[in-house]
Amino acid sequence: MATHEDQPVIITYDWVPDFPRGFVRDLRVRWLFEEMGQPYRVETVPFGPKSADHLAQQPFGQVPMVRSRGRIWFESGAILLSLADGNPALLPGDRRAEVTEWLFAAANSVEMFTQPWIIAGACLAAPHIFGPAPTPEVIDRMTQRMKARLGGVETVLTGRDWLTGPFTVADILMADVLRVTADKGGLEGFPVLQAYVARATARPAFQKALADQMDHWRQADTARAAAVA
Ligand SMILES: N[C@@H](CCC(=O)N[C@@H](CS)C(=O)NCC(=O)O)C(=O)O
Repeated sequence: MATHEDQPVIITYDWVPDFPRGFVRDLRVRWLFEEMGQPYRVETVPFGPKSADHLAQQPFGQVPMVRSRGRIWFESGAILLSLADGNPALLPGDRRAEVTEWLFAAANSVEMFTQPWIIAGACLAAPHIFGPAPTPEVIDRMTQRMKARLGGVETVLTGRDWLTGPFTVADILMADVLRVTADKGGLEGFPVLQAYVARATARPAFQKALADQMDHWRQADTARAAAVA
């Protein structure tokens, strides 16, 4: 009989400041497990300083990690692909190649351009935290490159709800990448992508995952407050 101990474990930070809450990438895995109806547990690693144990398990000292099937997984795209394996809805056997392509596209062709643009915006808004911002010319180039990638996805999604037909694990990753971009105003001029993000984030599984992540940070605040009291 499956026990609590058999459940997969999402490993995320023990606390983060306000600004990334709701966007920490453990949300992708929470969303996957909610879509699968898979119960899971959550454990934490220190937000800072990064522990030696954490760095031994995730070479970049990042989250999420997942303990499942006798090993620790890192890289959210790899986690989604591996843990959706065997789920006929999220990773349909006859669409495995396309779903894999779109998982890599989300991480390697889209997020690779959206993330630096988001960081540049953070540097502009708060250089005392994120460091000096790139010049306006560099930001303009970054914006143009990002828009070229977004345009490619906009074209593919025109006239369809999801990337490969039915909703799959690739949509979890792509929608999460686009969701944070939308939050920073990066999807202006891309109505199809805006509608896609709205459709994906209206799913009950996403809503549950988001609520649970936010609850995790609230509990972290409470634990911190108790520790200094
Ligand atoms: N490519 C990694 C990126 C993970 C990542 O950027 N995680 C963030 C939290 S959302 C993090 O740990 N940032 C802290 C750091 O990079 O030191 C993945 O998709 O898992």
